[in-house]
Amino acid sequence: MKIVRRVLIALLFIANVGLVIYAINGIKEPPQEIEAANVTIVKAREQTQAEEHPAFIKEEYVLVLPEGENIAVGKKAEASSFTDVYNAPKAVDGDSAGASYWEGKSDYPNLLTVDLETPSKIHTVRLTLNPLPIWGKRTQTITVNVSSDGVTYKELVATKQYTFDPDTGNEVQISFDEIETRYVQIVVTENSGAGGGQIAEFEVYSK
Ligand SMILES: [Ca+2]
Repeated sequence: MKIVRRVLIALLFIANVGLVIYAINGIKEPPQEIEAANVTIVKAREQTQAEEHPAFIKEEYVLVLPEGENIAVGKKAEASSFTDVYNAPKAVDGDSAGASYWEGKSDYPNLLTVDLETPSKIHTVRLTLNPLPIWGKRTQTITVNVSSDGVTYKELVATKQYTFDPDTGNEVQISFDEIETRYVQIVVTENSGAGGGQIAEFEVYSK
């Protein structure tokens, strides 16, 4: 019986060793070669310039000026108040850059008036601020008035809050049905970016 038991133990030992060797061989089995017929080569798209995901690309702002010409440039401008050197003529000197802007005192309403010298047919008022990003996004609440004699004004465009954003040129265009007038006035009653109204250029367009 002893012999039979030893033989059985020996057989079991051999079987176990065989299983272990089989397992090791299975683990160490080298990867099979992939046949060329089963391989699809995908060529990378050629990239010739820096690319960004469309979601992160800022849309380029394209300025479209109103029809006709700005007839306010170089005309006489007056303001109900101004701070430091930022007087009314700076709003009609044709320059939106640098420090060429009008700024009212914080004594709202701030009135800025341009005299077109002769009765003129107009259709759009364009208001600008310095377009540089340092002139951050702000709102200004503005009413547009007109007058034929510079004394009595009537409301042309009702009071509205406008957004000046350097991403969109820091400009606002206020269009209306064509009207003949000599004096054009804006009344500013709020500016989120300063104590008083600010306008780099007060433009009045005529076809
Ligand atoms: Ca100016």
